Amino acid sequence: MKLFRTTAGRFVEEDGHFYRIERLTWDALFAHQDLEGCLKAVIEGEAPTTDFRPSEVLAPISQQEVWAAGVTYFRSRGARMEESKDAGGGDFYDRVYSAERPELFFKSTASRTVGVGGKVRIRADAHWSVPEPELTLVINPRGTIIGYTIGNDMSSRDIEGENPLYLPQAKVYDGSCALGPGILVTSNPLPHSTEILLEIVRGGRIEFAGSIALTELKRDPKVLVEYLFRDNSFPNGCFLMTGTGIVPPGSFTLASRDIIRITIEPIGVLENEVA
Ligand code: DO4
Ligand code: MG
Repeated sequence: MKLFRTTAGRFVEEDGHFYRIERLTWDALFAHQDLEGCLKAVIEGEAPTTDFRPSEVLAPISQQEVWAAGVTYFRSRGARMEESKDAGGGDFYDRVYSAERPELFFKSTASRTVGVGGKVRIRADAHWSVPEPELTLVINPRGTIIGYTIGNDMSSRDIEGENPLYLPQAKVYDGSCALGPGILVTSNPLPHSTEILLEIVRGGRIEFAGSIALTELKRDPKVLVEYLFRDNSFPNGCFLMTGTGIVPPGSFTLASRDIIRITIEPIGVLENEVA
């Protein structure tokens, strides 16, 4: 089952049929004691609708915060060590990769987040910007993973590499986060064989493409959530990006009008243009 937030309201999709969700707000759906059961009841109790329009899909976020995990793939560890070696920060990334406590950082709010088809941004004061395609956990206020979406953790690598203490500026700015298209609602973990694909299209041609499987994710999603919820409450639930395992070569930086396409097969395709 997939859940969508659109300009025309909320919809659940199963087997290609869409059903309108009338009574519950987006935040109430996140907080529901039994979201899967509630959506099944909608599917069984309502007639399918033709009102759903893909062009009206919004980012699947309302009052939720977006957090992110870092250095959860070996590739990210290596790239970060390289970018920060002149700043003497390389060792931190190596240490956090193998430490028991993960790196978790605040990433975004609804106002800084775009949905499918929205425009992500690169900072005007950054010279080296990349997308980070990340499996994103959807979590209810009780700390249970209720589903999955696709996230793009847009990052300014030159700012982050200059000094690890600049991380919030490299990561949090207007248009720095994309989520969507909808939420795959399931209480089952995704198979380890699940692939994340990234394509960056420039002038109609693929400028960069890469992929990674969840087998390469070093941390158990449930353990990431357990750390996030330690002494920290999320009354409306939250999102947790699980880190990137795809890093374009050091010579690559995003440009205005690039198209970033991220595919995670059971969830869908998140495509955004760079403003
Ligand atoms: O440690 C800096 C950020 C790491 C990150 O965003 C990632 O590994 O995906
Ligand atoms: Mg990231």
